Amino acid sequence: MSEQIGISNLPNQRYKLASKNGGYFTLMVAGESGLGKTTFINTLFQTTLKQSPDAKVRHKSDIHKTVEIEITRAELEEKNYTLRLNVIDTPGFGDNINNRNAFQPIVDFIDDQHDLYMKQEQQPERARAHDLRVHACLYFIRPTGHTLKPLDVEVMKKLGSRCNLIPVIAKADTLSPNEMLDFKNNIRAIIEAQDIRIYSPPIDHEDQGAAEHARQLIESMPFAVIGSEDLHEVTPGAAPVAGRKYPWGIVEVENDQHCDFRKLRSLLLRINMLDLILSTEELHYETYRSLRLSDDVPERSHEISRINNPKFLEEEKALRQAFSNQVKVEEQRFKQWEQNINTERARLNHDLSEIQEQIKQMEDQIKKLEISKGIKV
Ligand SMILES: Nc1nc2c(ncn2[C@@H]2O[C@H](COP(=O)(O)OP(=O)(O)O)[C@@H](O)[C@H]2O)c(=O)[nH]1
Ligand SMILES: [Mg+2]
Repeated sequence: MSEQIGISNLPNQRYKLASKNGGYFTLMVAGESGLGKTTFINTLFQTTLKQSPDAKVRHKSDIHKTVEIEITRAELEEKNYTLRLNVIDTPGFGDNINNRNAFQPIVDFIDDQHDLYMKQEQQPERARAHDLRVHACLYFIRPTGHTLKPLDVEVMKKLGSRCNLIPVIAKADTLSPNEMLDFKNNIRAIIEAQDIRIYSPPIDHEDQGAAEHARQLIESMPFAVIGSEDLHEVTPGAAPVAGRKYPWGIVEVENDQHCDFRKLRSLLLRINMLDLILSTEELHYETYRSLRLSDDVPERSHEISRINNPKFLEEEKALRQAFSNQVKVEEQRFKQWEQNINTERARLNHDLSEIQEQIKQMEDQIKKLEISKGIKV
């Protein structure tokens, strides 16, 4: 059965129209350190490329401890259709005694991508330069054979409410088939009890075959995976296959009897890729958007400058008016007072000149009297 990247064959007009120039698919891996996340990504590329000979891929593949969020980009070309695959490898957590916020950068990364996309959407006419919204997040669970840890529950809750969360059991080759069965049941029970939202392939009731395939995928969750970059010859003469070698034999990555790698790859890159993209857009991005829009965004400071505050300007104008009115009244009073003084002075002057006139007359009379009495002064 061919497992090509099948997005160019997908019939959905809506997606084809939305991505005339090719599509984006962003896959994230998360989980504790040392669970094989980086190995899984490399295995996925390797096996995908082998079966997709015309694919163009650019990616780094050195094995090293992942210390920061790493984005690997690959371009897969099929029938003139380009799929831009972004793989987000994240640093594992669980190394430290204090794990409280070790996963926060991963959660923030998902939110940031929604936020960036939202900002780009608010600017029409502008080409979408950046879209790293996570379409699927594989959460790696340590193969303890027991159950989920409280940290797993906490992180999975946060991831599941933000993107399509696909839980996977790491290093499936370390558990026996019976242990695996029990482990899966325990995990499913906790996911349900804790109300963790995980991705569930939609069941198409009009297509029997597709519906059956979707049911099988749902029943296989959480997918048990094996990663390996080593190739081994299993069937003499046939091409070597990816697997892990043990003294008792080889565990094959692409063998359905050994693990769920093929089911997961088919879900991610073939059958459910479109649904993962659309549900990210219609469910997770929309949820983020409406949360942001209804959010009590911290109120912008209301300390508007006094200079530009119309209310203040009005008050100031009224104050000026009152002041100048007051000045006018005072001026009026002063003028009146000045006038009164002038009138008074005129009256006094008038009185004074009358008195001086009287004095002069009296002096004249005295002179006349002295002359008439013959008294010399
Ligand atoms: N047994 C087993 N070992 C694996 C598997 N995948 C990876 N490993 C090994 O686990 C170690 C850590 O792998 P790595 O991919 O760096 O883990 P990461 O920290 O999650 O990225 C390496 O030695 C791998 O060879 C697997 O499926 N089974
Ligand atoms: Mg790593």
